[in-house]
Amino acid sequence: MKILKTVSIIVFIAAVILFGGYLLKEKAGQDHTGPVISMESDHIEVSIKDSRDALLAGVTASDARDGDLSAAVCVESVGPIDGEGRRIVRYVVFDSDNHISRALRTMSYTDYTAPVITVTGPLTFPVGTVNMLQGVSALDCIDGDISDQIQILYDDKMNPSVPGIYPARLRVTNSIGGYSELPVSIELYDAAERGSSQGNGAVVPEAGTTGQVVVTEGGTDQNAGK
Ligand SMILES: [Ca+2]
Repeated sequence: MKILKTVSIIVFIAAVILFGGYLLKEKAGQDHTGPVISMESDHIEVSIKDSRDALLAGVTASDARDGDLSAAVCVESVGPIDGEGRRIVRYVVFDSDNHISRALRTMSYTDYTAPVITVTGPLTFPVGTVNMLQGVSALDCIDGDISDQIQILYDDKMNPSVPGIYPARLRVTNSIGGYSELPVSIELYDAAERGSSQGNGAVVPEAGTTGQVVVTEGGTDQNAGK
């Protein structure tokens, strides 16, 4: 029994020593610094047709323990486009000790154009019309048809049940935050009045009186801050 106790104690002490040694070895081998991301330039230009990987051009990373980690760098996020047509790209890389390093730079497109709003007829409607975007469409170089994103922003108070001419802006925003605005006039008329004045009760707007047929090529630049 005494022998068994002694053996147990010896085994326990040996285990403690082994575990302590393992911890010391682990600690000595650890690298407490994260990788360092380097970039050839702090701004990059790409095409709207390029994949996300194009944003990694000229980006490298190295780590004191892991060495070259360039292949492990990822694009974490790309921010919205600003008034100068720039977006902020955020890069991230991990090392084998799970340290995270991040870096930022700006990007712009060589071939970006702001969305184009097209109005194909006068914006003249009888009072009570729900959809006043009939004949209005928007095309974007990145998203394609974004007609369903068009908003009407009225410059003054608008009462949909009161006939009148309302100055407004058509505004459309694409998926990266780029937008265009087109100033228009929206006319609401009393269908009964206009119908009787024409003698036949038909709802026929006087085409072209106040509606506008305008095709614009607004840019984020020219529209910024408006
Ligand atoms: Ca490291």
